[in-house]
Amino acid sequence: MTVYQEILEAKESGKKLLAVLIDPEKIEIQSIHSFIQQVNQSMATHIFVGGSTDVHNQTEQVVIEIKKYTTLPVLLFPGSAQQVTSKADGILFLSLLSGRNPEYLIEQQIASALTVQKSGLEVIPTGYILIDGGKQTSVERISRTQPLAQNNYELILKTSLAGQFSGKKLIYLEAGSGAINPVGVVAINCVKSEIQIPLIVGGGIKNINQLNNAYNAGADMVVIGTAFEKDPTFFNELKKETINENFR
Ligand code: 1GP
Repeated sequence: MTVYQEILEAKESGKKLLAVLIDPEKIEIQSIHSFIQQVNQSMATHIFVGGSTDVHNQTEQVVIEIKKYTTLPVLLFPGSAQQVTSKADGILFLSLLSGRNPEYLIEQQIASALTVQKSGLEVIPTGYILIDGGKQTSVERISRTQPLAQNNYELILKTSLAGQFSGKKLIYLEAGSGAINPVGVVAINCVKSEIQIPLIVGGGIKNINQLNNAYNAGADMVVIGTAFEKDPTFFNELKKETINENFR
């Protein structure tokens, strides 16, 4: 079964998914082993690897190290065409649909296309929608695009539907890494009630209540990065058995 088929199945059965985001610029190779041990003991179902930049070109090395210690699917979540490696299981082939910068709508995608083709990676077309998280995040800075306002539900919904109608297989509502405010429950619910494809929500989720809120509002998968980087004991609150008892 492909990674995408598993995500679809989880959506259909109501099983909630959690992706741990590892930013290659923020993790030391030597600490990956112990970090992944904690991931393995948690309710995490996926590992995403990526960041807005990877100036030291560490993505491949980080993916190789992660794969030594886990059987969870590792998906690239690339900030640019440089962050593609065949060592992962798949790639979220992102288009920044909330912005109007052609660089992140199609140019980076063209720049990466042959590498992706040769890589054998499972490609998952993903509509990526940046929503105001209360501060300027690196996605906004690097992409030079404006996020959508949290309460502009109509625009968030129209953008999500346009993504689905253009063939995206996932919609990702992103408040930006380290956001002050995660994507709000009303926005999540508006999108969830109208789209048919799985919905990912990430950015600024720091505790179990916010995680629960995102799931209850309709997120099929939640992505958490910064909260684990800052405090790996957060994994202890998210043990394997908690996922489907609390989050159905
Ligand atoms: C960022 O959605 C992810 O792209 C995760 O955000 O680092 O704030 O958890 P955080």
